[in-house]
Amino acid sequence: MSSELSYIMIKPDGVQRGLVGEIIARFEKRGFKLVALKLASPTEEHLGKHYADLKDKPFFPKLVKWMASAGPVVCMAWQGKDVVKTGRVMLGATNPLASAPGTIRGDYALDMGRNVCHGSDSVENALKEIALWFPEGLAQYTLAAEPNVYE
Ligand code: IDP
Ligand code: MG
Repeated sequence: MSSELSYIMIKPDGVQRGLVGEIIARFEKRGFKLVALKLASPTEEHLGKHYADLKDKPFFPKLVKWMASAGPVVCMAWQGKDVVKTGRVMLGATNPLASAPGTIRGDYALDMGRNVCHGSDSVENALKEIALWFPEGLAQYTLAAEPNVYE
Protein backbone atom coordinates (compact mmCIF):
# COMPACT_ATOMS: atom_id res chain seq x y z
CA MET A 1 0.00 0.00 0.00
CA SER A 2 1.14 3.55 -0.67
CA SER A 3 2.53 5.29 2.38
CA GLU A 4 1.25 8.69 1.19
CA LEU A 5 -0.53 10.64 3.92
CA SER A 6 -2.98 13.55 3.93
CA TYR A 7 -4.19 15.71 6.79
CA ILE A 8 -7.97 16.04 6.60
CA MET A 9 -9.73 18.27 9.13
CA ILE A 10 -13.45 18.77 9.59
CA LYS A 11 -13.87 22.45 10.40
CA PRO A 12 -16.15 23.71 13.21
CA ASP A 13 -18.98 24.32 10.73
CA GLY A 14 -18.76 20.71 9.55
CA VAL A 15 -18.82 19.41 13.13
CA GLN A 16 -21.73 21.66 14.13
CA ARG A 17 -23.72 20.62 11.08
CA GLY A 18 -23.39 16.93 11.87
CA LEU A 19 -21.18 16.06 8.90
CA VAL A 20 -18.44 14.20 10.78
CA GLY A 21 -19.75 10.71 10.05
CA GLU A 22 -20.53 11.56 6.43
CA ILE A 23 -17.03 12.87 5.74
CA ILE A 24 -15.28 9.99 7.50
CA ALA A 25 -17.50 7.53 5.62
CA ARG A 26 -16.48 8.97 2.25
CA PHE A 27 -12.76 8.47 2.97
CA GLU A 28 -13.36 5.02 4.46
CA LYS A 29 -15.49 3.85 1.56
CA ARG A 30 -13.00 5.11 -1.00
CA GLY A 31 -10.49 2.68 0.50
CA PHE A 32 -8.23 4.99 2.47
CA LYS A 33 -6.76 3.92 5.81
CA LEU A 34 -7.49 6.00 8.91
CA VAL A 35 -4.23 6.39 10.84
CA ALA A 36 -5.12 9.21 13.27
CA LEU A 37 -8.34 10.76 14.56
CA LYS A 38 -9.24 13.19 17.36
CA LEU A 39 -11.32 16.22 18.34
CA ALA A 40 -9.34 19.37 19.05
CA SER A 41 -10.01 22.96 20.12
CA PRO A 42 -7.04 24.76 18.58
CA THR A 43 -5.84 28.20 19.61
CA GLU A 44 -5.50 31.03 17.09
CA GLU A 45 -1.75 30.63 17.47
CA HIS A 46 -1.88 26.95 16.49
CA LEU A 47 -4.13 27.76 13.54
CA GLY A 48 -1.68 30.47 12.53
CA LYS A 49 0.97 27.77 12.15
CA HIS A 50 -1.41 25.56 10.17
CA TYR A 51 -2.36 28.43 7.85
CA ALA A 52 1.10 30.07 7.86
CA ASP A 53 1.06 30.40 4.03
CA LEU A 54 -2.09 32.56 4.25
CA LYS A 55 -0.88 34.97 6.98
CA ASP A 56 -0.92 37.99 4.64
CA LYS A 57 -4.36 37.31 3.13
CA PRO A 58 -7.16 39.71 4.07
CA PHE A 59 -9.39 36.85 5.22
CA PHE A 60 -6.73 35.33 7.54
CA PRO A 61 -7.81 36.99 10.85
CA LYS A 62 -11.45 36.05 10.33
CA LEU A 63 -10.49 32.50 9.34
CA VAL A 64 -8.42 31.72 12.42
CA LYS A 65 -10.86 33.50 14.73
CA TRP A 66 -13.76 31.38 13.40
CA MET A 67 -11.79 28.15 13.52
CA ALA A 68 -10.72 28.80 17.13
CA SER A 69 -14.11 29.87 18.47
CA ALA A 70 -16.96 28.09 16.69
CA GLY A 71 -16.48 24.68 18.31
CA PRO A 72 -14.06 21.79 17.99
CA VAL A 73 -12.51 20.49 14.81
CA VAL A 74 -11.99 16.83 13.88
CA CYS A 75 -8.39 16.09 12.98
CA MET A 76 -7.55 13.08 10.83
CA ALA A 77 -4.65 11.54 8.99
CA TRP A 78 -5.57 9.29 6.08
CA GLN A 79 -3.18 7.04 4.18
CA GLY A 80 -3.27 5.47 0.72
CA LYS A 81 -2.66 5.75 -3.00
CA ASP A 82 -2.59 9.37 -4.17
CA VAL A 83 -4.50 10.41 -1.03
CA VAL A 84 -3.41 14.07 -1.19
CA LYS A 85 -4.67 14.76 -4.71
CA THR A 86 -7.65 12.43 -4.42
CA GLY A 87 -8.58 13.97 -1.07
CA ARG A 88 -8.64 17.41 -2.68
CA VAL A 89 -10.85 16.10 -5.48
CA MET A 90 -13.22 14.60 -2.89
CA LEU A 91 -13.32 17.97 -1.06
CA GLY A 92 -14.03 20.08 -4.14
CA ALA A 93 -12.91 23.63 -4.87
CA THR A 94 -12.12 26.17 -2.14
CA ASN A 95 -15.20 28.13 -3.20
CA PRO A 96 -18.14 25.76 -2.64
CA LEU A 97 -20.11 27.48 -5.40
CA ALA A 98 -17.43 26.28 -7.82
CA SER A 99 -17.41 22.75 -6.37
CA ALA A 100 -19.01 19.96 -8.37
CA PRO A 101 -21.97 18.09 -6.88
CA GLY A 102 -20.67 14.83 -5.45
CA THR A 103 -17.81 16.58 -3.71
CA ILE A 104 -18.00 17.36 0.02
CA ARG A 105 -18.06 21.12 -0.50
CA GLY A 106 -20.26 20.79 -3.59
CA ASP A 107 -22.81 18.80 -1.60
CA TYR A 108 -22.72 20.57 1.77
CA ALA A 109 -21.46 24.16 1.52
CA LEU A 110 -22.12 27.57 -0.02
CA ASP A 111 -19.64 30.05 1.47
CA MET A 112 -15.85 30.03 1.26
CA GLY A 113 -15.51 30.68 5.01
CA ARG A 114 -17.87 27.79 5.81
CA ASN A 115 -16.53 25.15 3.45
CA VAL A 116 -16.72 22.33 5.99
CA CYS A 117 -13.41 20.53 5.52
CA HIS A 118 -9.67 21.03 5.07
CA GLY A 119 -7.38 18.82 2.97
CA SER A 120 -3.62 19.06 2.49
CA ASP A 121 -2.57 20.53 -0.87
CA SER A 122 0.75 18.69 -1.28
CA VAL A 123 2.53 15.62 0.07
CA GLU A 124 5.10 17.88 1.72
CA ASN A 125 2.50 20.08 3.42
CA ALA A 126 0.58 16.99 4.56
CA LEU A 127 3.63 15.81 6.50
CA LYS A 128 4.08 19.26 8.05
CA GLU A 129 0.40 19.46 9.01
CA ILE A 130 0.37 15.93 10.46
CA ALA A 131 3.46 16.75 12.56
CA LEU A 132 1.72 19.93 13.79
CA TRP A 133 -1.61 18.30 14.70
CA PHE A 134 -0.41 14.83 15.72
CA PRO A 135 2.86 15.23 17.65
CA GLU A 136 1.84 12.00 19.44
CA GLY A 137 2.25 10.06 16.18
CA LEU A 138 0.00 7.84 14.09
CA ALA A 139 -1.61 4.44 14.60
CA GLN A 140 0.38 1.48 13.28
CA TYR A 141 -1.78 -1.35 11.98
CA THR A 142 -2.50 -3.44 8.91
CA LEU A 143 -5.73 -2.62 7.11
CA ALA A 144 -7.43 -5.99 6.61
CA ALA A 145 -9.26 -4.70 3.52
CA GLU A 146 -6.00 -3.85 1.75
CA PRO A 147 -5.87 -6.83 -0.68
CA ASN A 148 -9.42 -5.94 -1.72
CA VAL A 149 -8.60 -2.28 -2.35
CA TYR A 150 -5.22 -2.65 -4.09
CA GLU A 151 -4.31 -5.15 -6.85
P1 IDP B 1 -8.23 25.27 0.64
O1 IDP B 1 -8.88 25.04 1.98
O2 IDP B 1 -9.13 24.88 -0.48
O3 IDP B 1 -6.85 24.64 0.54
P2 IDP B 1 -6.85 27.80 1.01
O4 IDP B 1 -6.52 28.74 -0.10
O5 IDP B 1 -5.75 27.00 1.60
O6 IDP B 1 -8.03 26.84 0.47
O7 IDP B 1 -7.57 28.65 2.13
C1 IDP B 1 -7.80 28.10 3.41
C2 IDP B 1 -9.22 28.41 3.83
O8 IDP B 1 -9.37 29.82 3.94
C3 IDP B 1 -10.28 27.98 2.81
O9 IDP B 1 -10.67 26.63 2.94
C4 IDP B 1 -11.41 28.93 3.12
O10 IDP B 1 -12.17 28.49 4.25
C5 IDP B 1 -10.68 30.20 3.52
N1 IDP B 1 -10.56 31.11 2.36
C6 IDP B 1 -9.74 30.98 1.29
N2 IDP B 1 -9.90 31.99 0.43
C7 IDP B 1 -10.85 32.78 0.96
C8 IDP B 1 -11.47 34.00 0.54
O11 IDP B 1 -11.16 34.56 -0.52
N3 IDP B 1 -12.43 34.52 1.37
C9 IDP B 1 -12.80 33.92 2.53
N4 IDP B 1 -12.23 32.78 2.98
C10 IDP B 1 -11.29 32.21 2.20
MG1 MG C 1 -5.17 25.05 1.68
